[in-house]
Amino acid sequence: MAQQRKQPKSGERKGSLPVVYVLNGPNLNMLGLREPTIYGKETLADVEKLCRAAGSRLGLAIDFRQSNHEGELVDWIQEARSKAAGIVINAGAYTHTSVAMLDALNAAEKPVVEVHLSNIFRRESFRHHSYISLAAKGVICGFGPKGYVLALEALAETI
Ligand code: CA2
Repeated sequence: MAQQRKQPKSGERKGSLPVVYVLNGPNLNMLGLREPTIYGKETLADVEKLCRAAGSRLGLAIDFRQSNHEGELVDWIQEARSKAAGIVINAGAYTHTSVAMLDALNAAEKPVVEVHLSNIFRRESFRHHSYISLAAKGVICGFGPKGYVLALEALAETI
């Protein structure tokens, strides 16, 4: 039997393209400005540019956001339930603490890919546990900004 391709609902599309929310958590606005040895020299604006280029190539509309506030991130994840076809998320330090974000991601019922710039498993042990992973289809870490592109490629195949 021919495989049926799932079409995103209209609220999950911008024009004719499926929308992917790319959400960034606390302190990621500091990228490229501090700690280049851990996080590299590229800024969050550079990461956004990479995501937009990948989105154009993959046929995805990218909605790229950053917040330092857990509640705002939870609001955006809730919004993604009706407006996005998938979520790429680097929750920053909330990765290791936020049950609220995990609950929101589970409730969103969308494919989620978790991204980290650094290899969290080569760092302090408190970074080895992620609440976000419990809601994620997959996790990419340690490849710097390229991890966002890999996440979008993985999502494009799922959506
Ligand atoms: O590796 C990642 O992407 C992290 O999500 C980054 C978070 C960290 O808490 C996670 O354990 C791993 C921290 C983001 C802070 O980024 C900064 C960038 C430049 C200067 C200061 C902070």
